[in-house]
Amino acid sequence: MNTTQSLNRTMPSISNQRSFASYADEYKSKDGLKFTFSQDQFKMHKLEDGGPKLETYITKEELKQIYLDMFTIRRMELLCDQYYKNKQIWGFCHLYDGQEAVCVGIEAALKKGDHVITAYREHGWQYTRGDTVRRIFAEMFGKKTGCARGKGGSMHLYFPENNFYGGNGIVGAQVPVGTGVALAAKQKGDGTTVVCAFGDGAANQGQVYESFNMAKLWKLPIIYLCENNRYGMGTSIERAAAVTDFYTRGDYIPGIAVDGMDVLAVREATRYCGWYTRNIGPIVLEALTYRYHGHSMSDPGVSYRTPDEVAEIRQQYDPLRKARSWVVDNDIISETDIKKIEKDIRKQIETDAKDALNDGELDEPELVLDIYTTGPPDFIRYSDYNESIVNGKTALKDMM
Ligand SMILES: Cc1ncc(C[n+]2csc(CCOP(=O)(O)OP(=O)(O)O)c2C)c(N)n1
Ligand SMILES: [Mg+2]
Repeated sequence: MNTTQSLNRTMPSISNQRSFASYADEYKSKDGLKFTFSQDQFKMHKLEDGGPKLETYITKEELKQIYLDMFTIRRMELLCDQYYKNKQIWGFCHLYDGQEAVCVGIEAALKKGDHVITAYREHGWQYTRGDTVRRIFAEMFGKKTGCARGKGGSMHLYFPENNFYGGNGIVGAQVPVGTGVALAAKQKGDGTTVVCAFGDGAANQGQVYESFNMAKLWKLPIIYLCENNRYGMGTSIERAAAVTDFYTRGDYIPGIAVDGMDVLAVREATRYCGWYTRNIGPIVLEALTYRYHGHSMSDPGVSYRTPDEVAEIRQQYDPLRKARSWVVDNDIISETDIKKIEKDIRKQIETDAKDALNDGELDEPELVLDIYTTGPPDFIRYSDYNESIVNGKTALKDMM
């Protein structure tokens, strides 16, 4: 192999020529309702063209769907809380209520074939990526009908059918992986982009900045989404980060901070970021949001923030309340009908969860599969070493 060939094999191609459509082309006003944003709902870092538009159009049908998706995620999370407290969901479990406008707004702007990867607070993403409520509960209950056949649980939801790569428990670890997904998209030249989400708590990790560097060098199509819910476990952003404007933390990578409690602002910011990443390179999108629950189900979430703080956010900024009022005030659904639809969704979610609870579990021999390969591992260490199993069948003690 000559030097050029070997370089071509090891270096990603960045000569992918795509047509340079402008964001104005991407953003097409269409029939529907017009919504405007205030300037303080977006902050920009190194974006000379001014970033997203301060207006957007949406059809009544789209707006209705957006609200109902957010409502579904909220109810799913609240029911999850009950099942957890009832000890029918075990292990780590991180709820997404409060943050619904982020995943729903982003999905509303993504295109078919785009990719998403996130951390462990991912129930909402699994739903917006296309999995069903029943399968999501099945995974949380440890049933074989779940996306990881019950082996992953709440933190490890995936939906490869629609390019959703989880569901990652190691804080920040998904950032280089998402960068790799973007590298693959670039090399394939398929025009897709990647949303790589991480929390404010991950935003000071070295691997995030190594990823930023590679993404910028290779002009990768990736939106680095910082879901800033103000806390990493019990630590506020002010205590953890020297600079809390996470949208500026890409330094040489442009950034946008968006009001993450406004689903339409999130959608418009993502539309801009989608255009930017497909045509220019990486961008950082910080969504200013809030989680209503504690960090996980073992955290009541009251020792590092006051109940008043949570109540104030709920009252003034709740993303569902805002979207619901748009739906009702614009006569898309009447107050009476929306109550009925909400009741039906609530019931359906309860039924889905109950059905999932009755789904079967994997048989015991299957539990040790899918660790590194689909075959049995060469060696399974038991707590009593001599009982360990070799090649899936023989106990070590019988070989001695
Ligand atoms: C490498 C690593 N360090 C520490 C932890 C423990 N841990 C789990 S979640 C978390 C906080 C992360 O906060 P943030 O990124 O803001 O996400 P959020 O939970 O707010 O969605 C920590 C420190 C971990 N899982 N992985
Ligand atoms: Mg956080």
